Amino acid sequence: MADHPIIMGVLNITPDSFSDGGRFFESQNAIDQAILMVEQGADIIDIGGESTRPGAPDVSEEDELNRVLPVIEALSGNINVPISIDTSKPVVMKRAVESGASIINDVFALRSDGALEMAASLGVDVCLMHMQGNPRTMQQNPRYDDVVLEVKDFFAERIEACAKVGIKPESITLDPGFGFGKNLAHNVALLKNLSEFHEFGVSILAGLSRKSMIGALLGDKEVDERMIGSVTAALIAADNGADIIRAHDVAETRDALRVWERIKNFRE
Ligand code: 9MG
Repeated sequence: MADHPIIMGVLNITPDSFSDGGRFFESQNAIDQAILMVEQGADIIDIGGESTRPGAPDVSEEDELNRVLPVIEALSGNINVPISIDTSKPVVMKRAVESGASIINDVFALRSDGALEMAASLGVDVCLMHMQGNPRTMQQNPRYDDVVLEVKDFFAERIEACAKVGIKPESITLDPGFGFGKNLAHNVALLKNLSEFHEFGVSILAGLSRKSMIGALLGDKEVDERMIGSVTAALIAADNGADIIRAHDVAETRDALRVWERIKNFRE
């Protein structure tokens, strides 16, 4: 665990994320974007080939591999920060790690068939995210009696499942999964109580960037108007103990965190 929050830069390689000039241009734009994020201060690059937005369509294994592998191969060895693969599919995990990824970021927390065993055999770090339901249906009517407690129970169960296949706590990051089967009140409760998840003694990741909760808090602002709100939420997460901030706007998030850290540690 670093002594200050680090930034995971988001690199989505989905047809709606980059130009539609064909696979080569899609890959080249993604590579350029990753390099820019590293220059702006990203500590990890998180590469995903399947959208996890509410209602997003499923993507085949082949399409996902075709999107992410050329980019991971091009970046591996050419950037000085770790690459994480955002996937729930065991085959994509394997091929991505063979191509240079060293972290698995799984929004299903290794609950897909074979995912737990695959992650254990690859021996890489894992990020386990909480989600109620699945991306197709998760926002229809999320319900909890006590969201913080239920997310904690989920984390305890996943850490135990990991232990059974030999994945040690020091390889695990936990993520409450803002916006994944949660309404605004659930998201706010998780953000305000983020520090409680440190009881597991592992790193905590917060992914708030551009999420609909930010739009809702700003009176229904569109995705491209959520940058300042996202940076503000990132600072609240940092203040509440987040170790890793997952962000699209790396330069802005870096500056905000730097000011927050310098004021917090300021000595005359
Ligand atoms: C892939 N992805 C989209 N949102 C995310 C979030 O909040 N956390 C993690 N770990 N992954 C996410």
